[in-house]
Amino acid sequence: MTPVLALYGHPFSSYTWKAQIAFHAAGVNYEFREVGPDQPANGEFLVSHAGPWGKFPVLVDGEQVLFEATVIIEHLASTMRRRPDCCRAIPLPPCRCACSTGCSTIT
Ligand SMILES: N[C@@H](CCC(=O)N[C@@H](CS)C(=O)NCC(=O)O)C(=O)O
Repeated sequence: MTPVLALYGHPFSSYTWKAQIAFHAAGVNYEFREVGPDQPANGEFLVSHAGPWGKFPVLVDGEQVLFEATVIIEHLASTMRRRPDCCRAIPLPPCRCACSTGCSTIT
């Protein structure tokens, strides 16, 4: 079965971590697809889908493919795919925050 969300990246990539932090903070599940010599298909996917720079992370959300860590985080925030009891991927300023679990702790 095709996962709803798939994130291409590498465990040692800080930009991959940037995207992953938002997913974890928002409680959103995704399939991690590691880029490396042991997974040639993942690298080939990046060549054709990671934009002009061919860098990771890259997110696949259904038919949509997004690159740039910040774009991925903003996509996560705009689609609001998160646990209802959890924090936003992009926190609101504390004065506007209605999250009962304390969004300001992840700013
Ligand atoms: N501006 C990009 C930078 C991504 C980036 O530099 N990723 C590195 C890994 S941390 C990469 O893909 N390096 C492989 C390469 O440059 O070929 C973003 O914010 O996602």
